[in-house]
Amino acid sequence: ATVEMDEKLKERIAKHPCYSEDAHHHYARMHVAVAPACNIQCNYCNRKYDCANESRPGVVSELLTPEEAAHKVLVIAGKIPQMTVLGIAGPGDPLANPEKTFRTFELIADKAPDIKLCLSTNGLMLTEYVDRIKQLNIDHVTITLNTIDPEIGAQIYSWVHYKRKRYKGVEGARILLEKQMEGLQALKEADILCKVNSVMIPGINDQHLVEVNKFIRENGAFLHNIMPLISAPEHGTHFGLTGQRGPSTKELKEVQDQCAGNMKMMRHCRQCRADAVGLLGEDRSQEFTKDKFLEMAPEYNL
Ligand code: CLF
Ligand code: SF4
Repeated sequence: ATVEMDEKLKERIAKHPCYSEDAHHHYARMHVAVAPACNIQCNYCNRKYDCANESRPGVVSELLTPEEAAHKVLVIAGKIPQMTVLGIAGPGDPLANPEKTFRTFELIADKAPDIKLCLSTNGLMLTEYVDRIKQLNIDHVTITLNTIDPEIGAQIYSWVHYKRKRYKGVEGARILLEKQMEGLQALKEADILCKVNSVMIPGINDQHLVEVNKFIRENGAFLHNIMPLISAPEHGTHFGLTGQRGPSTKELKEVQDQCAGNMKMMRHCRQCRADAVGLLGEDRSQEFTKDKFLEMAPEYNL
């Protein structure tokens, strides 16, 4: 039975460029930027740019309506045959924009059912939407989980907006962390593959990431992606302005190595934009800007 499970699991990730290192040479993903709002404030984020939980800070994506996004997906799926995955990862938090996010997924599930759906979130609203995610057959969800300790969380998040109230400091971080942990549990119960992204912030959570890794492994996460903090002063983030540095390549690798052996680590992440198109590391987003793709007819055949 175990072998059969493994085969099934392999099949589930075989065409996902982020979940399978092999797949990333052959299969492409696209993101559509339909989700502008966010419900928390990370100290590495400037809202003028894309969500830094799943992207390269300092990049501005062109915001689309769900209908425009669906048109774009069908155009691109017709032009790039290796296109297997549609992800929604910003520019804010997809689950802080549930109507736009789910409308987009519904349109694609209806018109292009063989495209895999993928979602990346800070996790605050995950438990509320996990049934909807399951119904839509979204098999890949990323939670950005930077810490499991609210004291550390207070240094990473300046506020959390939950159920019409804004919480700061340790109180806010505690709410977010509890919801992220519940979200991870809910994904496990729903049998949805979960990747965890952690942003490595030297002096704040670097020594603690091994513990995060242990926690997520014990709670059913499939893959751990430790990403370096990118913190340029000109991005105008809190960390950029306070001079918080990102890790060196060596420091990042050391932490990844400490976690490796415990569970699958992702090491081929390219910190994509919220409107990325193509193979990982091959950004074709500029071929499909709004003024261009709106002029193209969808060639996608069911
Ligand atoms: Fe996009 Fe993320 Fe889905 Fe991949 S990206 S929503 S899981 S389809 Fe991939 Fe890009 Fe790294 Fe993200 S390389 S930033 S891990
Ligand atoms: Fe920015 Fe993303 Fe954090 Fe929201 S979740 S504050 S968009 S990095």
